[in-house]
Amino acid sequence: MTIPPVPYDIAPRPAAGTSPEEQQFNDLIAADSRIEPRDWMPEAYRKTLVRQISQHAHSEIIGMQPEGNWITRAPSLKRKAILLAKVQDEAGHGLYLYSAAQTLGITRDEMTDALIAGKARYSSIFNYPSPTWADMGSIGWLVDGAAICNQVPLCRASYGPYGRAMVRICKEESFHQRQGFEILLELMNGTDEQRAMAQESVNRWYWPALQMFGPPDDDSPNSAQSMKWNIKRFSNDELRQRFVGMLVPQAEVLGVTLPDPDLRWNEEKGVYDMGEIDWTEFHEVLQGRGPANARRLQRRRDAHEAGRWVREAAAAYARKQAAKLTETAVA
Ligand code: FAQ
Repeated sequence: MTIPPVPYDIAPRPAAGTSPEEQQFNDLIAADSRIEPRDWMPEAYRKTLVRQISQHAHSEIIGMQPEGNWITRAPSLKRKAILLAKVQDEAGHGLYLYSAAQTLGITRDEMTDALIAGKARYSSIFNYPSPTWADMGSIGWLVDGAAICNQVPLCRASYGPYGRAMVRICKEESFHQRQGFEILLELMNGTDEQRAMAQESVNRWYWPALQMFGPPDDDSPNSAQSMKWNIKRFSNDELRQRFVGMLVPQAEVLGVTLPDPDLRWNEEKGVYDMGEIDWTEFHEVLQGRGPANARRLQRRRDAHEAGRWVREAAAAYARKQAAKLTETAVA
C-alpha cells in the first residue's frame, strides 16, 4: 500500500511577482485578521481608508450643527442636558476617527484644511435644516439609527484602529438612537399639534436617511474593492434594506407613518419593497447644492477661525512644558 505524501505545504503559494509583504497582507485579509498601522499595506488600501475614515470624522463634526441648533432652545433642563451630552459625544466620535486616520500617515491639519476648503466629503444628511424640536427626535431615531445599521459591521473592519474606534462609537450611537425615539414617542403621546410636528419631521428626514447608505450597489464604485478588503462587510443596498426592516415595527410603536406609499412586505423575498429614492437630489447635495451645504461649511470655517487662539495657546503651552522637561533633564 502506498502512503500518500503529507500535505505539509498547504499554504497557497504567492502569485508570481507578489512581494513577501504583500503576501502577508493578502494572508491576513484572507484569514479575516486585522491590519495594524505597523503592517505593510497596499497604497490603494491606505488611500481608501483615509478617504472613508476622514469623511466619517468630518460627518461627525459637521453633524453636530443640526442638533447644536437646539441646545439653547430645548424644552426643559433635562432635554437640554441630554442634547448637550449627545452633541459632545459626536465631537468625541470625530476625534477618535481623526486619530484613527492619522495612523495612516495623514495629519489632522491636512484633513481639517480639506474640509474647510470645501474639498472633503461628509455625509449628505447633515445638509438638511432642523427647524423644529421634533427634528431632534427624527435625527436620533432615523439618522443615528441609519448610522448604527451602517457602523455595527464596521466594528469588524480589517483596519484595527478603525474597527476599535467603531466599537466605542456604536455603543454611544445606540443611546442616541433611543433618545431620539423617546422624543418622538413623547410627542406622539402629546397634543394633536405635537403629533403633527413629529410626523412632519419624520416625513422630511426619512428619505435623506435612506440616502445615507450611499448610492445603489450598481452605482457604487468603491464597494466591490472595499468588500474584498473586509472594510465594508455588506453592500449599500443590503444595509438600506436592513434599516427599513428595522424601522417598520418601530414606526408602528410610535404611531408615525413612513412616507413611502410603495412600502410593503414582499412575502416571496422576505423583505420590504420600497419606493424609488430620489438619486438626483442625493447627487445635488453631494455637489454642494443641498438646502444647508453653504451654511454648514461657513459655520465650520467660522468656528475654526474662532478657535485659532485656543490652538495657538495650547501649542505655546505644550512647547513651554517640553522646554521645562528638557531643563530638568539637563540639571
Ligand atoms: N453622503 O462607492 P460608494 C453619523 C460618496 S455619521 C456623502 O458607495 P463607499 C453619526 C462616497 O464617499 C454618518 N457622500 O462609497 C451622527 C463616494 O465618494 P468618493 C457618516 C456619500 O465609501 C449622527 C461616492 O459617494 N457615516 O451619522 C454618501 O464605498 C447624528 C460613491 O459611493 C459614515 O461615514 C453620503 N451619504 O460607501 C453624527 C460611515 N454616500 O469618496 C451626528 C462610514 C456615498 O469616492 C448626528 N462610511 N457617498 O468621492 C461608509 O460606510 C461608506 O463610506 C459609505 C459610502 C457607505 C457612506
